[in-house]
Amino acid sequence: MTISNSIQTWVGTVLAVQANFYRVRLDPPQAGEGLEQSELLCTRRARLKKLGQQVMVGDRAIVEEPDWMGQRGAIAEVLPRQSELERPPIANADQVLLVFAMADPVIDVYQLSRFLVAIESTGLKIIPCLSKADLVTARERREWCDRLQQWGYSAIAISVQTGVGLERLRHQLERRITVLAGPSGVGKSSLINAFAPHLDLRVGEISDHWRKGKHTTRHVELFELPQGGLLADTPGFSQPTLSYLPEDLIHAFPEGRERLASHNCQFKDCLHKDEPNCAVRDSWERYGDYLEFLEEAIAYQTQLRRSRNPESRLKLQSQQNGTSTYEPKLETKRYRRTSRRTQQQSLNHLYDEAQE
Ligand SMILES: Nc1nc2c(ncn2[C@@H]2O[C@H](COP(=O)(O)OP(=O)(O)OP(=O)(O)O)[C@@H](O)[C@H]2O)c(=O)[nH]1
Ligand SMILES: [Mg+2]
Ligand SMILES: [Zn+2]
Repeated sequence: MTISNSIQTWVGTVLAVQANFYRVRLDPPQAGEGLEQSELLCTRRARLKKLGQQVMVGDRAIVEEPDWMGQRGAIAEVLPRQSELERPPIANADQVLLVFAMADPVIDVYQLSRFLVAIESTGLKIIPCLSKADLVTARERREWCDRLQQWGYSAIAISVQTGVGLERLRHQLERRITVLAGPSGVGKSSLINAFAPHLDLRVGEISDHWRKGKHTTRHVELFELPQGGLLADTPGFSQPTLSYLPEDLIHAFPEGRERLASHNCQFKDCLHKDEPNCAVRDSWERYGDYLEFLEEAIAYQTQLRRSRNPESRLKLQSQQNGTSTYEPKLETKRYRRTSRRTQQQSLNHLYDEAQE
């Protein structure tokens, strides 16, 4: 608790946004002042509204004048964000936990590669997780992990049936905000239930309600893990959208980053396709994926250049989404790689306008 201008203020984390209310969990030592509840349902101060200051799930907020009995409060200020995911809208996420099942459904390697490339654009740490280890042999498990290692990722094999890998994963989630991602049916909700059984999330059902329009797209929630850490479930989706510019794409591949770190291509603007003396073009497993995504990136850039009027912007947006229904898109507003910042902001500018 701090005292400023004789108004008592508390600091907490926004766990959920529901209409014009924000569910805020106050930081532990200050919660309740002897009362039980540490969560308050808060409104946003009019001043924030006037400033156009949005409050997102994951935001660190200063809460004034809590009414402990009514469990209400008001958000007076939002602290600066460390990161900002656009879809799903989550502030201050530290990492993305990408789950793919080794069986039932079996891994679609191209889809896995695509998810990794999409998530790389957030600049957040990626924890690849291979689930349903109980359904495959120890050898298969090793082969998948080795394969991902070749791509530059240390994957964790887990099973909520046998508990394998859960302790190792639990450590990686402590004190962090983690966003779950992955296709449908791989066991994302089951994993949250394994860590926090009291939540009793629905498993084994296609979470269709997520995709049914604008209203539900805003429903993102952070779950508190008993051992510490916050986890956001997302609905499974099949094809994440990629919105890279051609020259940026190679940085979404650890294999490409590694090659560029040790050698330079002859041409500064090399797209690592068929240019002479390229340091990247080589026999690495996902080079074919790179070439395929590069074609998409080139098409995307062409569309962007054409989109000068609002009408074509909308068109671009709906093409990008593939359908008019909601699909989560793991993409940050603020890039850590400064070289891409300007480009990214302009992409999001298009997105925001199309949404309005
Ligand atoms: N054998 C086995 N089955 C699992 C495991 N984890 C989850 N399952 C099963 O896989 C099915 C899908 O699990 P969910 O947790 O609903 O998957 P999800 O990723 O949340 O799916 P969506 O919400 O549709 O994206 C359920 O029938 C689970 O019981 C596991 O470790 N081993
Ligand atoms: Mg689920
Ligand atoms: Zn090159």
